[in-house]
Amino acid sequence: MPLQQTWPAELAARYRQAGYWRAETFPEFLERRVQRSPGRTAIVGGNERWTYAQLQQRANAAAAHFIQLGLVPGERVIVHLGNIPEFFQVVFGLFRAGLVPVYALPAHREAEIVHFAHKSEASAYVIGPSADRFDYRALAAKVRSKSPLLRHIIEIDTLPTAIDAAAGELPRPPSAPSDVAFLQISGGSTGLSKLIPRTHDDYIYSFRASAEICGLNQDSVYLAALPISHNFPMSSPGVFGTLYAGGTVVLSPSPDPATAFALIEREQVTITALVPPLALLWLHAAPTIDADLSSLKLLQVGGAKLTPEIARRIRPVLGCSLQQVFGMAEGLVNYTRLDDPEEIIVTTQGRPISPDDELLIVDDEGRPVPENQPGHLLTRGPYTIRAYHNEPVANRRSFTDDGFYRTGDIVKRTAEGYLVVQGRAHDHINRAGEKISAEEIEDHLLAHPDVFDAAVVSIPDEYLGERSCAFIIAKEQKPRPAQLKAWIRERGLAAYKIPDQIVLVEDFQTTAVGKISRRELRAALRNQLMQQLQNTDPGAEP
Ligand code: AMP
Ligand code: DBH
Repeated sequence: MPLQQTWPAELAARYRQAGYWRAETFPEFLERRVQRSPGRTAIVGGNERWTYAQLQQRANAAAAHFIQLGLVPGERVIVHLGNIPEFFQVVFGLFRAGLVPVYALPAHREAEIVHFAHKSEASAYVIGPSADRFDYRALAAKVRSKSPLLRHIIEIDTLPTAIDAAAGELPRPPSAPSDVAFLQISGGSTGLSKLIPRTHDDYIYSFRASAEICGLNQDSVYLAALPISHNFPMSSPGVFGTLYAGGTVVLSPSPDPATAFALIEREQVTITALVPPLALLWLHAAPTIDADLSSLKLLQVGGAKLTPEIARRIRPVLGCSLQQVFGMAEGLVNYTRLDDPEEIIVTTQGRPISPDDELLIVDDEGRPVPENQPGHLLTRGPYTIRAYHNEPVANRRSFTDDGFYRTGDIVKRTAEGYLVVQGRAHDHINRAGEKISAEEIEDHLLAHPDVFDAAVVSIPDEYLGERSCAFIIAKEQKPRPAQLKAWIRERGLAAYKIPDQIVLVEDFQTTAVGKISRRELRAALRNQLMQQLQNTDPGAEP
């Protein structure tokens, strides 16, 4: 199946003419950085420090290895790695060989990986080191048994670090700038995660422009505290934006303050990115941890809504500027600007990257709403996809006839053109920036022999922003909450998808209303629980 991601010809021509798309591919971008500053440090992680030249050498060795295995340009390869330097060896190696990475998150497990293998028709699966606490090999064996097209499991430890002289020269990089460079993962607001095809042209534009907005240059040092396979730390401006600017990427194995603060001091980190609950954790920890954070100039916060109260504490406590980032793997990214007034920075989620990002904010009937009124956000532009990969049904729902992506977000736009996120139109749970589809979890719960019906809803949570709660109607036998949680884990789902709370109910008390939609049902259940929580003594067990 050809990988396609197409803008109408006249729009594509406009994006090229405006200088957004510069006909550059990932291998060319790396080659230019190596030409310019081969000896500067590109990647720091674990015990490794790689210069740009060493990164390219390793990527070429990986590319040669992939070609030797018989993988051919255009084939898809699932990449399942944490924040380790080899991530870059693998993805730049895949780009060099014209192969298409599919980015899995470290938390993903059998159910998600099998789904990606199936949807992308992947030929290979690259897994983390054998020394990792998590047993990638056992997972890969299960995935392979369920994925007939998957020909190769590639263990990261087995990749060569230099090209074997006998192997001869690498062929020329086969990709064109308008080709799909990789498949990114959507948060999955309805059902399972979808695959997002991003081209060299559009993605490089998004992180090049992001790097400019964030003032990155050769001296910038970016700390990747979030998992780099996620779109935010990957590209807003993230690790790729930093490499594009010729700076240094420092990989943190964990976002916990003790680990991250030590790296900030040691590597003189200038910029990093967090989701709101982690920003809160850092604020709490800063006074108790002895580390010099004075090199840190900018903390980006995004992925979920940051409250103004927490936003206001960042500069006084951490001594750096805040930037709010509201983005999505499908494309559109908004930033508050470095020179914006403090009030805009703390109360809005920014404005788009590009003058050619087209935004519509509309009511339920599709009519534009006035300024400062909430409405559905639709968008199209030079780095927002026109379709998901291999999803004909979802595409009809998610895109308008004239190519606008329905983000599913409810936003307001201020007179200055800044967006303020109000919430979601659909039922998904944004748990500390990790998106969970209610429908996906309900389907797994319904498969349990003791479950008659299930509804999964989001509940406001002081720390996580939102947590998940599953309402269950049992058959004769009442399952214990712990059994249902174990069930979700055993079904091979990522741990963040396990419901935080399980409430057994006799019925959904919806008969009076007659037939109601799942959405209305979830809203009614959420309201009931919220009322109960308000009425109970805060000290009591729920
Ligand atoms: P994903 O589908 O995983 O790429 O997640 C994108 C979604 O995350 C957006 O459509 C928003 O719902 C949410 N999101 C991202 N950044 C923010 C933010 N700064 N404030 C509120 N919601 C956000
Ligand atoms: O949540 C996201 O997906 C997100 C947040 C900020 C994103 O994809 C991005 C910036 O690029």
